[in-house]
Amino acid sequence: MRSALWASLAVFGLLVAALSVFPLSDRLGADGDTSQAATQVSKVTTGEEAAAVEGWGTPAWRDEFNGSSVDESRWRVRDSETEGNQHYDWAVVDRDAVCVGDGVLRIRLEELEEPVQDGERTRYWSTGYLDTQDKHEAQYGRWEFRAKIPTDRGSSKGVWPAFWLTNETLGEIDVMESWGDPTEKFRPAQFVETSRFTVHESTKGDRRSQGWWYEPITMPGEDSYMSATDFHVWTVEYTPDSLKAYMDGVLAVHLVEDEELVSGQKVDYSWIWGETFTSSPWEMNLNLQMGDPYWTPAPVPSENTRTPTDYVVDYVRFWSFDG
Ligand SMILES: [Ca+2]
Repeated sequence: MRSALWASLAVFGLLVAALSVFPLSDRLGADGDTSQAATQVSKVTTGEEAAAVEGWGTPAWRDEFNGSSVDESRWRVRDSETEGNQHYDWAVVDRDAVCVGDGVLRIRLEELEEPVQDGERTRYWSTGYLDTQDKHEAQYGRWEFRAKIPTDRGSSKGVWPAFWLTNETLGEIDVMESWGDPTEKFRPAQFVETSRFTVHESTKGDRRSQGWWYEPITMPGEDSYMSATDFHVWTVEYTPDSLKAYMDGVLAVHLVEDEELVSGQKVDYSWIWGETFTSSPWEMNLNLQMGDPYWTPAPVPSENTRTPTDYVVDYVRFWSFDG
């Protein structure tokens, strides 16, 4: 995720170009019903009524979050005591920041009563992080989730929700990440209330190194479009032949090997089907971070961030790729 920040800055012009090619013409109502828009513009359907997606059948793995607690047969719930904190996060990872009820999963970012000193870093917040390590992984398939992301303008400084796929060979597919209000030092305000789809890999075998090879592509979005009060659906379909990303059932990105279909320019994307991306399967990550070292100084509670702030996930579904 960290590279996406720099990558997005570096190629902002390209992102704008991509936006112009794929405007999100079908705006959705506040009720978050995606079925109508999906039918109009794509064969891909989403929503509770869509148990089967054309060509993909029914989900092989899913969590609708209908229970009263996190299903730990599906998810590993991280905690600072066992998995530590994120290197690039100003929050402490707390398993109690994650809960299930009323049909949704909530990851809560909240001001700590007392800041925690963690090495040289002072962490003012607590937050949640789930992944599917040792519980679900797949090389190819269709991943989809529906969520409300809390990155409203004016109340979300440093807020950074994400749903992303990682593998053991340092590949990363960011199905959705979004950044809240910028700090003084980082990030143009245009990024607020949008979300981003990114794929990237490291060329130095170290996630923290600066040697990233990436291709960031923006999802459709405009000012005032994203808001914490609306559900949206994000989907990625990764197969041996293509990589597609959808938002609210609308195809936003379609990459194939040796060809780039978003901006109309031919770009070599063969690395997305190279060793890094295909030699180990993908697990899911679902988390809500608070800034990172690039957003220095740390977003201070009450400065410009609602607390508590909830990242609300209605479902996560996975469809197998059967060739
Ligand atoms: Ca649900």
